[in-house]
Amino acid sequence: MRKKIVAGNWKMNLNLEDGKNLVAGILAGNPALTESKQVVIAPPFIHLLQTGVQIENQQYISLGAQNCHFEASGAFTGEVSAAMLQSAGVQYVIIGHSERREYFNETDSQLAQKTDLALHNGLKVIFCCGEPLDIRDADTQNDYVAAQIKAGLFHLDATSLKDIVIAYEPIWAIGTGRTATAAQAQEMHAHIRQIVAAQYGNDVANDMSILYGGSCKPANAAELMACPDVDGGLIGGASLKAEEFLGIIDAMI
Ligand code: 3PY
Repeated sequence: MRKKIVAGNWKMNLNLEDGKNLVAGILAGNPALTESKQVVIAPPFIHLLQTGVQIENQQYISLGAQNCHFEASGAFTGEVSAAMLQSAGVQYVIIGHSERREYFNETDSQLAQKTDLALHNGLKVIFCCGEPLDIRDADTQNDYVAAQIKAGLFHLDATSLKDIVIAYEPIWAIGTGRTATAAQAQEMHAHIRQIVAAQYGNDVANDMSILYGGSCKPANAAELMACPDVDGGLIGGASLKAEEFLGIIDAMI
């Protein structure tokens, strides 16, 4: 069954106290969640245990991490492994966010390795893809995104795909205040679903949640989420304020 998901990606924001207050504010809003309408909160690593305690009785709110390393363990100072995340109660990990690809030079093969380790450790993956502005301007975004998905995911078998969520985040809409129109989002999401269907069949593709990310806020969330192939959002800035995050959850039909 395809789920709707609103995932908050806090990025490198909020100290522990602020994070605690934010989660308390989200819980106080008592969002109407169900098996098919869920929330993921992805704070920085150092918040994970605290946030995990705060949401431990919430059936439909999961804990997410923003990254994991591509090796299982070893001499990688400052890094965090998929197994460590799993042992800390994490259920989802975001892999391949454009900020990781761009600022940390993460390659397609590293992202494929991270995905394998995450799945091997029982984590679900929010796999990010999306094109930069020059690719959009050249109208080659469909091929660009298809290549990212093939390189990151197509070594997996069909059963593993049930633990994959894809997040489409056009880079030109991240932190810029520019948002893809609902029509642009729908077109790309349908394209992504079709790529997955061509490789794994319609059932796998129809069950997959495909989230939109990139300056999604309460004011534009309802229109985006009303698109048939948009199954929720990966939310940056607007996940840092309880009322905005709750507004986006409300907009998710
Ligand atoms: C954004 O909304 O800006 C994001 O990058 C979410 O991951």
